[in-house]
Amino acid sequence: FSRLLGKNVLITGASSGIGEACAYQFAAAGANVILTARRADRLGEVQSKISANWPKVNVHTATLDVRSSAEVEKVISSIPTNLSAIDILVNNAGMALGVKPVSEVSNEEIDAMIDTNVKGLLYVTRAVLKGMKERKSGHIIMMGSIAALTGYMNGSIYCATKSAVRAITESLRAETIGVPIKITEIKPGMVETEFSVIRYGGDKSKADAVYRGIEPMTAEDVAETVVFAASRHPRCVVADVVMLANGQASVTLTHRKE
Ligand code: 8X3
Repeated sequence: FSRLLGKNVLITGASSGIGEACAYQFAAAGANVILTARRADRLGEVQSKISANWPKVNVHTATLDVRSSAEVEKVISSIPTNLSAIDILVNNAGMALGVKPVSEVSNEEIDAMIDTNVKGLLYVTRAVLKGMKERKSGHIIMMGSIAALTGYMNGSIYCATKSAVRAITESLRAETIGVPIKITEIKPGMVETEFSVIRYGGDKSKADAVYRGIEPMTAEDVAETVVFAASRHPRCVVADVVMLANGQASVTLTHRKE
């Protein structure tokens, strides 16, 4: 993917899961990576791994909770000048918290998901878009979910946030056609990362049950698609991708080997 050589790629939520896998794959393709996440220690480990494996790649890390618009503005404006012209933004930071019916969902869960997955994504997008518009180029890749395609039991808030990502993606695509900035949305289904452990509040056995009898996708599988989308010819936009585990037809229809 020589088209990625020397490009500046900003990835949010880069300390684990899909974001971390994207960081390695972009670095392997020769792109410079700007990585943000809440956990400084984990981010440092990702940075060390990249420096050890791909020493020519520039890596800049910053601790960031995308829920704070002030923090987002500060982090984006503090990117070193050699990396500050962001070519590709991977809006990856996000999570599900709790698996509950609407009647029982807590304020904390509502706020965490909406503030991170929707508001945080908007703050980062807004901060990066300004420069992309000035430079008249850029590519924004949204980590959506098949949860945008249908609501499901005990998933109301998460589904709402991913539906919002889908809506933001479509509006943004319309707003940026003349620039032209590329907009991609990737909607994975079942991927095994820390996602389910966090969703179930650390309950590993409940998280494991999500993947019972089926081989889920890996973070690397999704990162491969992100990198593929990011490395197409300038005339070509991979606009919308649904990814499913083999054995999964939708959020609610899964074939499990007993
Ligand atoms: C996660 C996929 O099916 O748990 O984005 O909503 S699902």
